Amino acid sequence: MAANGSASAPARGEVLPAADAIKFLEQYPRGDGLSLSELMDSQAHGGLTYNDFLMLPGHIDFPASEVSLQTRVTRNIVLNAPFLSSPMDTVTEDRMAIALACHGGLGIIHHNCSAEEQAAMVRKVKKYENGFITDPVCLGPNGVVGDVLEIKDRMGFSGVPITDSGKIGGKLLGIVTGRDVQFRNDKTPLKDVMTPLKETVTGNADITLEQANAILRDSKKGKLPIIDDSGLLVALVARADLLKNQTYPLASKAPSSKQLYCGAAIGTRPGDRDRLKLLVEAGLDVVVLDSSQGNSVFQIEFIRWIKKTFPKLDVIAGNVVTREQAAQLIAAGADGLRIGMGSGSICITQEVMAVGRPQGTAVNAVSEFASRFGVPTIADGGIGNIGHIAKALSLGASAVMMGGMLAGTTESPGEYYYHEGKRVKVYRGMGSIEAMEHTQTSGKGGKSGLAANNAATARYFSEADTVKVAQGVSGDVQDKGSVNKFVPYLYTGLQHSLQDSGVRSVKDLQEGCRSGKVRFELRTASAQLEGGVHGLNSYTKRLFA
Ligand code: CPR
Repeated sequence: MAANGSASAPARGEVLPAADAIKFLEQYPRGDGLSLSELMDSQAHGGLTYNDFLMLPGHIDFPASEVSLQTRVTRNIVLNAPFLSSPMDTVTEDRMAIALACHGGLGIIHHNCSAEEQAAMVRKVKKYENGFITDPVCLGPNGVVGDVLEIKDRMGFSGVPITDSGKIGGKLLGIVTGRDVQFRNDKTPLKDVMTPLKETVTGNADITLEQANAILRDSKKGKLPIIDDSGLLVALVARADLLKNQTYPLASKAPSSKQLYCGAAIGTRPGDRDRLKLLVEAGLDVVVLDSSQGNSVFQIEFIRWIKKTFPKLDVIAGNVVTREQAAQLIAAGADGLRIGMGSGSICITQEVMAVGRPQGTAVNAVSEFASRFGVPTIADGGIGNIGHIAKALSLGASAVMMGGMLAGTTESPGEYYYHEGKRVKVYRGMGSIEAMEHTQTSGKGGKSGLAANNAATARYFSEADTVKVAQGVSGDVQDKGSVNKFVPYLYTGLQHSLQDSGVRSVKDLQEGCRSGKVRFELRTASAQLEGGVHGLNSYTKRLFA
């Protein structure tokens, strides 16, 4: 009998022995709450958002640390953590993509920059090796002692490789350390004070991190330049990083190359074909077709073109919120779907366009449909806490995409500044006037702010528009510290959430939801109030330690 079967229990009267409690439920099964389909199909309510329902607790007979969060995000890509970062110019550039992939997720690099800049970022992610600094600060032989002192002031170190071009990729000529510049006149050229190449300890390009660390330990040097067979500088290893070098057991890596997975977003205009070629050359694993309404002939044709031109490249299509939209993109060849219209924290699409769908209902409808064709889905927008992630997965999404949650971290683009006494970074919608105009105000905006490009516009406006109607806002979010702490907090919190629901993995959660074993409850407005902190005079909310 189904978990919510209707065999009626005998009339109440006699008090039964306590030992019979479990047997009683087996005999007269009537699951508390609602199955997923009952929750979603009810006509009594409109579309649901994450806050409108809760999961009921299950039975725990395993530790939270054993819960597996492994998930398939496209037909061919499996991640150890169901976290993607939004392709937004205040969320994902190479630094975010590297940090997130190290912790088991996947970064999608934004396209509000030139194709060359975006490809360079993809290349950095693909070439990243933990412990190797692949974009070290370098100087040229004609630099002066004052340059080194300025770097020390600004960045806190004074060991700088000297190359003929003054950049990574140039021929290594030597290295300057703190001692080389001590007691020297600021104007002295570095070629006169540097430790020349023949006295510099270097490592070869095929060196492992362990070997590099051993050389640093034995030579007692502070920095180890890594050079290729032609003597060109390819990376640097720093003694200061020796102790910090973490291992990342969950890192998202392509099984064949062992390189970190990297995604990038593009539009669906003719020029995006050339952009995609550059990205693929840089090693791209998955492309996200960035559109707020994915069900268009442009996207359908684009998917077909990609599948023909780059058959090995996975395509995440979208955005969609209905089965009908999804069907078109699945039929065209999508390997994954991105779900959400109007649910983003910076988004005013529903307000202005009157088009969209409450995210809980959208995720459930599209995921249920797409799963019939083996196409994974990504719940994009509206994730504000760990509970929302758990709920998105329970509704059938394979992973979530986060913008606001990851904005304001050390690894998001842009500088911190103070707003009303709080340390913040800019976070803005890609259809906001600011993103569209590429404005870069004091201390805000990443590298993206430097390049004129209308990628943001492409997502939200058509070329013929003379008036740009904004679909998002620009604001700021508080400093969240490093992804290196924040994402492990999300990961561990999610493990606890699944444990409370009585499931050992994302797969179990979704099977339990399908079979009716995992149960849900709608939340009234007062239930939502009750579920938040209430009745206190004041409190501080520290989320992790
Ligand atoms: P949050 O994670 O901040 O709630 O939402 C991020 C998502 O919002 C992005 O991944 C993208 O799908 C969507 N988004 C970004 N800019 C937007 C504008 Cl201007 N309008 C509507 N949605 C936007």
